[in-house]
Amino acid sequence: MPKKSVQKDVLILMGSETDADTVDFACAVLDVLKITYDQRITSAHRTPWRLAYAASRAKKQGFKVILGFAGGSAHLPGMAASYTPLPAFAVAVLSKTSVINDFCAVFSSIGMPKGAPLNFCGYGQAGAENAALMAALVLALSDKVLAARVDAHRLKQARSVRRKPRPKGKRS
Ligand code: RP5
Repeated sequence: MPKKSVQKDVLILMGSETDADTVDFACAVLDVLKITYDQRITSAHRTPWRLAYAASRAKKQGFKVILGFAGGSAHLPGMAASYTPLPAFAVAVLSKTSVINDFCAVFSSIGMPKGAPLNFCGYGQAGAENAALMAALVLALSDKVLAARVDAHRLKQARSVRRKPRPKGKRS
């Protein structure tokens, strides 16, 4: 008998395995908040059919939010948003080698034409972590236990902010 797959809340789509280090920052936040997710490599230009298949079936499979990660002239998040009725969030993956690529990645996600909303969460580590938090906020609207975990996470974050800087040489 085929094994029934466990339903997960967040579908993470990335354009390449080289995006995985950035995606990991989002996963770390999702793990802390005990949010379930699945990750797939669905390149918009090398495997567009895979992207179309994953994004268009996501809702039926029980996902509630899509996070799209890509670098370069990143079509993945916008295409994912176009294929799904789910809320979709974009993160631009920085290339480490080309500033032009990084600008392309950012601008390709912030200028979505009207009709298929795409929420741009930023780039790199901060973008990835904020995308995970954004997913948490969406899910928390219908999950009081998760909402309490998100509040606790924010409180912990607030408490970690020092009131004054440490002396020079002792700062991290
Ligand atoms: C995009 O092109 C990916 O999202 C990645 O950020 C970028 C480079 O991909 P690789 O050439 O490293 O596979 O599709």
